[in-house]
Order: sequence, then structure tokens, then C-alpha cells
Amino acid sequence: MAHAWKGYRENSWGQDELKPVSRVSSNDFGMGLTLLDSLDTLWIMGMDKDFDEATEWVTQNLDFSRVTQTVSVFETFIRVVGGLLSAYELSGRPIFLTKCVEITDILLAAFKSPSGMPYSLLSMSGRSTHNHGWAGGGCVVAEVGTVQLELRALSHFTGDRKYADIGDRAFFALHDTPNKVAGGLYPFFVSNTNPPAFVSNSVGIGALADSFYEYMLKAHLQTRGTEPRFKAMYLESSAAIINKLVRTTNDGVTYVVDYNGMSEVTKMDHLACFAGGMFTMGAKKISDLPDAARHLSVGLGLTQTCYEAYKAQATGIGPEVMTFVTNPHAAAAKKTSIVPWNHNANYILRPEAVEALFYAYRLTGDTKYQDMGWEMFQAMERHCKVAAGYTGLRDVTRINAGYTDKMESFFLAETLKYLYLLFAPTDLISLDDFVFNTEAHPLRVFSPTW
Ligand code: DMJ
Repeated sequence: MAHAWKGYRENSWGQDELKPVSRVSSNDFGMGLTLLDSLDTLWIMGMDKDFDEATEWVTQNLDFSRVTQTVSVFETFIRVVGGLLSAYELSGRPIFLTKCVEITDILLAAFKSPSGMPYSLLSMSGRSTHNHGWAGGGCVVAEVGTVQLELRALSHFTGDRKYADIGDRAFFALHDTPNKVAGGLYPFFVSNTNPPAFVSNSVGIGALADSFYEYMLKAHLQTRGTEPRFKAMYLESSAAIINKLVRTTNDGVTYVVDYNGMSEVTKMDHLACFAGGMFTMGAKKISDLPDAARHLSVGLGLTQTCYEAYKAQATGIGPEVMTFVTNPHAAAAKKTSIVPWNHNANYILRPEAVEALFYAYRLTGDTKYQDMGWEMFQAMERHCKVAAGYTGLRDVTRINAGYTDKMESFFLAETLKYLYLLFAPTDLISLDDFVFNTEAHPLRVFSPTW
């Protein structure tokens, strides 16, 4: 973290993200994205001077009224709102709550739609909204269902329940949209009409849907299990995922597939590794979960698979999308190989595999997950570290195959934080007291008074 932060501080201070090879910055958000996404990591790691310096930048320079970009509402929620909430939660400094309210009140314009589901994109200057053309004109399920932890925490901090209500309305509108697959699987795109309708048939738990399932469980845990609606959704959807999308090979490799509306697609996104953590946590935290042993074996099985996906590549780092090839010859050992799917062999510093290890270690106490994390971290040190920070890789199956030249803000917010916490005392951000938003920003659990 010290190395990544130094690179950002020296080359991109106050900008969104650093390109650590060319040492220039990108500014898709115009809000000092890496700085805001990193605040709580600095705090947790005891980098106090850096935290103070970043706080000063927020106080003096963070001015949302000057931002002119058109931003992703979802990304701004999970990184900017989430980052500010955690910084406030951990440090108690009021400036973070003030800024959090400012940006959230701007983002709420995106929820002014017939269904109450947020549009994907918001112009920060004109406040106009629209959806991605590639989503059939509709909203993306993951984007609709991944703002609720943040909005509910903000209601808790401000005492104003409008935030929670707006997020919950969108979440349950999604739940009430007819024609889910197998009862609990949500097609990727949904029209922003009243009533809403799904505008695709494809389902999966990687890109486009992932964190919606994660938030069913985490919203339940955030308010100490006081709201049965979230739990009911998680029970329905987690069972549907296990019954319809989870596969285990003869040699014991557990993975998830997508379904494209007509047939199964044997591909698993790196993003879907988050489900290792989700199933493990559901099994351990929901005391009356039906078939909890199966949920635990799926959670730990997916965690193991994501580790194996790293180990199987020449760089020791897992690909963006993987597939599973089992040797069909009876004479040969029926060993499953994990290889990139359809040339998606890049790695963009994503956290989900180490995130799953963090949950597995914290919830089982088995130190083998620390060993796995150490191996993966060493591979990142060998292949992703450059003079000004860390970069993604173009092809994890070959050594020296080139850099993406991007240090994603989630590398500092998530990947490094989960790695650090994997080796820290378990009472540092205890899973009894905190839930992590999907960008790894910890939020304290609470009993709602609104
Ligand atoms: C992060 O922004 C979050 O983890 C999100 O849920 C998914 N994509 C990236 C990391 O891969």
C-alpha cells in the first residue's frame, strides 16, 4: 500500500486514477477517485500521516459542483459514497459525512424514474440521466441492487430515512419484477418503466449481476438481521444459484456457469469469485439457513477454485474469465484444467479471489487460506509491481506479456485491504461488527431507529 500510495501521491494527486507505467492520470469521474477509495485503507493500515493529508485534500479541494463528467451512478456509490462513509465511520471526522451527503443528494437525481430504479449514468453538470445503450435501454441488475448498504448507512448517520427508502424501493421493485429464472435468478437487464420488465434472458453471478446477490445477504447482516425481506431474497436466490448454476467436476473442482437464455455457458468471471465469500458468510452467519453445509461447501469450493485459477497460470495470477476443461480420456487422470475463457487472459488487479480467502480465513480460522493469499500476493509483487505503483497484466498465461498500464482504484480499496486483513488480528474490522460494501469499505452494523 505504501508503494501504491506513493506512486499515486507523486504522479496523480487529486486525480482519479494513475497509469503507473506512463505516469499520467485518467479522470473519468473528476473526483479524486483513488484518494476517496483509499481513505479507509490508509486508516486501517495505520498510515496516519497519509490519511491526514488526504483528509486535507477532501476539505480543501473536493468540490462536486465543479465536476462536469457523466458518471456511473453505481460506481460513484460504491467507491465515492462508500469510501466517504467508511472514512467517517472509522475516523469520526465530520467533513466526510458532509461530503457524503453532498454527493448522495446529487446522485439521487438518478432515481427519478418511473420504476424508482436508478438510471446508470448521470451528467454531473446538467443532472440529465440515461442508461447504457448496450443494456437494451434498461438498467443493469447489479447497478440497481448495489447502493442499498450505502444509502441505509447514510440514513443511520443523518437520521433521515429518505436515503434508505429510495434504495429499498429500487431493490424491492427488482424483486417484484415478474419472470425471474428458477424463482431467484435475475436476468441482467430490466426496463426502467412502471411496471418494470426484464429485457434479457441471460443470468449469471459474474458481471452485471454479482453484487446484487451480495447485497441481499449484507443488507440482512447490516441491520443485525432485523429485516426479513432481505433474508428471504437471499434464501431464494442463493438456493437458485446452487441448484441451477453451480457445477462440480469429477475431480472436485467447484465453479459457476452462466446461462444465456437458451443454453449453459461454461465460463466463470473473476468477478464471480466474490461468491466464495458470500456463500461462506451466509452459511456461517444465518443461523437457520436451510442446507447450510452445502452452502459452506460451495463457498469454500469456489474459494479453492479461484486460488487454483491463479496457481494454474504461468504468472501465478488468475485470468479475467476462466473456463474448465476436463481431460476426456479414460486412461488419463480426469484432471480439470483452469484456463482463460475465449482469450480473456488479462488481470486488472481485481480483488475477488483474495476477498474470498479473507472470508474463508476469518470464518473458518484455517491458516491455509493465509498461505494461499501470500502466494497470490507474491505473484502480484513479481509481475504487477512497477516503479510508480502496480499495473494490470495483458496476459496472465505468459511472463512479460505486457501491462494494461492502469492502477484501478479498487486495487487500493479492496485487493490490498483484503490481503492486509487476511494477516491482521481478527478483531481488526471484525465480521461481527462490520459489513463490507462491495468495494471493501467497512460499515458498522446497527439497529435501525428509522
Ligand atoms: C469493484 O469496483 C467492486 O468489487 C465491484 O463489486 C466489482 N468490480 C470491482 C472489482 O473487480
